[in-house]
Amino acid sequence: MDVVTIGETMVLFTPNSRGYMRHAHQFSMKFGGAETNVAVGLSRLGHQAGWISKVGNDEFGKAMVAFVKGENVDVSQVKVDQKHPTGVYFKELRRAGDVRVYYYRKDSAASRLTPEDLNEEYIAQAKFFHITGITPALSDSCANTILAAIKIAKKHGVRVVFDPNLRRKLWSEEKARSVLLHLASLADIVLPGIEEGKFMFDETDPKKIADCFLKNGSANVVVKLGADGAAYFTKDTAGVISGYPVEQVVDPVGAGDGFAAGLLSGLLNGLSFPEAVKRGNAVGALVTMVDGDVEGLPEEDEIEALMNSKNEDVQ
Ligand code: KDG
Repeated sequence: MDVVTIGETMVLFTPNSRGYMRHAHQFSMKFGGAETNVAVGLSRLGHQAGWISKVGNDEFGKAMVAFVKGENVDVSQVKVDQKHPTGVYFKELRRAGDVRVYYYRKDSAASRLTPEDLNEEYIAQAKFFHITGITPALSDSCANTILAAIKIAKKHGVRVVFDPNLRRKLWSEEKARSVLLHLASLADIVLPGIEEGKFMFDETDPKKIADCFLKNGSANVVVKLGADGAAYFTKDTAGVISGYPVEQVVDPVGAGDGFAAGLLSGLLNGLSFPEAVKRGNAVGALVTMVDGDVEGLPEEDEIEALMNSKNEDVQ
């Protein structure tokens, strides 16, 4: 396995019309979850990705596992919880680029993940272990599971990649700040956005944000700058890689996960850190052009077309 990830994926309903969701009569059923977004992104780029999770013993859980499996992501570590349902979320697209999310995931099957659900050998054989700050927000047992999983990864020399993915709707600010800081301190690569830098350190300058993360214990930091690309800071190098022009952002949800998939794909392919960041920028940009959390994740030829396009239309 190249990358193993752990977390909740939900059934996602999006109204077929834009505007207030109260007026919607028809919805499309899709799937979304930061961790499977990354896993699917990696799989489309030819890497082996595996997903650890729990789903309910229900139609949504069955559909979701079939979807993720259909994307060639390994689902052997996805368990079925007999008592709790698969989580659901709604994504309202008020207008292009203006998206609101509504969760129905309290006491979901995935929120019942425990350290006993972890298979040490499975995590040990990965090259990267990917986590986000969403999973520990779901429940105390999820938070403990993440800590136990990091311990296993570290014991076996698996590099830990952490996206803080702050979700204010899921927990208190105080708890979020302290848990995210702790997880970041254990990460080999941390992938914050400016908003998370502001939330965690009250800083908005990428260099200052990175300095705070490095001081806090993270080994490498990539600060995502949205349309402006990303700034990276490793032990030996630092720099800013500009983003790819996007004519119109249709749906920004999942762009950060696309970035993570592109970055990890680059590192797995042996690219230098700046080149891998550039690949992350390309995947992130492509994700924003399509409605849906995973629908815009590209295969190799689409990345190449964007990278070679130099502002010309992608054919
Ligand atoms: O990063 C995108 C995710 O936020 C989305 O796919 C749904 O996992 C999700 C969440 O918890 O919001």
